[in-house]
Formats: sequence, C-alpha cells, structure tokens
Amino acid sequence: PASPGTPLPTTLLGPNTGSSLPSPSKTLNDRVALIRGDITTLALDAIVNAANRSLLGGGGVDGAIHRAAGPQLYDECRALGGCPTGSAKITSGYAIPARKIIHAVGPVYDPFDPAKSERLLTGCYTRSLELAAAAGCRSVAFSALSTGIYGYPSQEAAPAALSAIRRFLVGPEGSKLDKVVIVTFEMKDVEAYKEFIPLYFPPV
Ligand code: AR6
Repeated sequence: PASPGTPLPTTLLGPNTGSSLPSPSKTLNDRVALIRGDITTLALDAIVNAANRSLLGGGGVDGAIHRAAGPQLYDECRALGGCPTGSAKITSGYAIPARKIIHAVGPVYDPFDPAKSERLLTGCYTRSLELAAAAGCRSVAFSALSTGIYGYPSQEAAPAALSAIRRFLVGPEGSKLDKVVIVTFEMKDVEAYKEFIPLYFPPV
C-alpha cells in the first residue's frame, strides 16, 4: 500500500514556506474535500464512476449513476468499446448535474498481489484526473473506486487514492484543477479518509 511513512514534502504546501515551486493560488489542502453523500447529485464539472471493463453499467455506484443519467449514457458508453482495468474513459453527464462522467475501471482487489492492485487503482485516479483536466473540468468528484463490490480494503485504497491525487495536483497539470472532492458512501470509507487526508494534505 502507498505508505504515508515517507515524510511528506509539507514545505511545498503553503505560499510562505520558501518553496522553490511556484506558489499555488490556493493551498493544496484547500483543494481537496471529503463529503459523505450521493455523488449523482453533485453539480461539479465531473464525477468519477466506479465502472467495470464493459462500461455498460452494473451495481453499486455505477448502477446509481446510470439510473440518474438516463439511457443516453448507456448509448455513449456502448460506443466506447470498453476500457481496460486501471484506466478510464469520459462521457457526457446527460441527466445528472455534472457536465461529464469519467468511468474508471478499478481492480478487483487481489490480496495475493496488493502491489498490482495498488498500481491499477492509482492508474484509475491519475487517468481520471488527466481526462478531467483535458476536458477543461476544474472540479472533480471521486467515488471510492474498488472499495465496494471489488473488495479493496478502504484502509489501503484511501492512501493510494490520496497519493495519486496529490501527485497530480503538485504536477505540471495540477493547476488545471481547483477542487477534488472525495465522495464516500459508507462509514468505513469516511473513517479511512478522515485518517489519511491530514497525512497527505496537512492543514497549513
Ligand atoms: N451511491 C453512491 N455510492 C455508492 C452506491 C450508491 N448507490 N453504492 C455503492 N457506493 P462499488 P467497485 C459506494 O461497489 O467496488 C459495479 O457493479 C461504495 O460504498 O460501486 O469499484 C460496477 O459495474 C463504495 O465506496 O464499486 C463494477 O462491476 C464505492 O461506491 C463493480 O461494481 C464503490 O463501490 C465495481 O466495484
């Protein structure tokens, strides 16, 4: 699992820390938020769905998003021809308030190869952020990818997700995004993110 054990470059976080990086207009931890609720109702630029390789819908949050967006979403997804695990594809939002839906295909958690699971999960977050930025989205909400039906332990998924989000926000394209919202549904994910957000995005 992504280890928060390595010291975080907290000196890069604030505008007054003497960092050699360009000062962000907002501090990093202002740009990440955690909410518990229904991702289908959020009026952000993009929401990220926990999809499967077919991209044709399923249970969990995928089912909820397809129901809320309506049948046109299915038609656009069908034309995409699927998506490999660890990657993502983008569609319109149709009947939901978000302009775009990013369909990320997380891994089924493999307890015998957690490093591979982590690589694939991290890939989903990174690719989703790249797609959002490329589509001109400034705010993105993530479902807790793979932590439901796909069995990824929340305590391992949260640090992997946060490390990918952090890496993107401090990277060359990071300034293209104003806000990354993590949307949790179950208490186990709330608890994992409450534990790990202060480690990856320390308050300044
Ligand atoms: N609304 C919001 N969040 C939800 C909902 C909902 N209705 N239901 C579950 N969650 P999951 P996965 C949360 O299982 O593990 C689908 O069949 C859930 O608590 O939706 O990536 C796809 O088609 C968890 O935090 O996705 C795939 O086949 C998060 O959403 C497979 O499930 C993700 O759980 C993907 O499994």
